Amino acid sequence: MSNVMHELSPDAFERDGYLVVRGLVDRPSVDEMRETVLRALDPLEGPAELEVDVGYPGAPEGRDAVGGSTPRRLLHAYSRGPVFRRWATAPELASTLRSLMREDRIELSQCHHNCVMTKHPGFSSSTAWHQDIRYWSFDAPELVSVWLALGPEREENGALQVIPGSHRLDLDRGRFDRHLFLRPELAENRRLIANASLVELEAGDALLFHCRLFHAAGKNVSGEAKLSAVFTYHAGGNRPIPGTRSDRYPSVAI
Ligand SMILES: O=C(O)CCC(=O)C(=O)O
Repeated sequence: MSNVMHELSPDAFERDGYLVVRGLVDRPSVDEMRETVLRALDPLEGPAELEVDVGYPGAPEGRDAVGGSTPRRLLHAYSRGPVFRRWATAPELASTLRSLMREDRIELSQCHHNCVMTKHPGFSSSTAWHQDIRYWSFDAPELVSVWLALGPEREENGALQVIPGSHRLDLDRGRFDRHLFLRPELAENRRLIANASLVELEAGDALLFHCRLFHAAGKNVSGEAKLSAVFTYHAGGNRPIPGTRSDRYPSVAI
């Protein structure tokens, strides 16, 4: 696995399905976000998703088991304080997204991601290879997520891995399990996964990635929680399908 630094260009994004923007957010804003998150973790301020709710490999057995109350995501990050709102709708971010998505009107979805991932040592689970679009319902599978590191992200604390260019693949249904994760027992999937690239980030760096890009992450085996704020954007003309989970809350024009 390599750790690749990307050029900030729409062509590179189109080719690879992701890019890394170093130092997208300044240190004081990162610190403010961290403080907001740490306050919301103890005592836990909902809405939140727990590791047991997700039930991925490595998650505690149940709510009564040791680590059973470990949060995995603080939901509704956009509504968790002005620092998140400011950053998620910042003109510089909007302009980067307009350029990468080659669209004039960009909106933030309040229905997808819109969370702070809180990967805790000891009780965090790993996430198998998947595309985020699997559970999202829009006119077109063209959304971009911005994953902002609020601290260092490395293999040992469960940094994301991505498969460059995989957003352009059209795989048969048989390549996926019932939860739409890639089936690791298939040789053709193993060959694909062998191209994975680890995305190491520092606090304030962001990974921008296409909703069809295959990605995965390991457990956090370090001594400290890994915190990452994640927001998802779509073009103004790409509407959520009425009545679906993607249409539950209105998007926010940025
Ligand atoms: O941090 C992780 O385990 C991966 C999270 C992820 O890929 C997702 O929520 O789509």
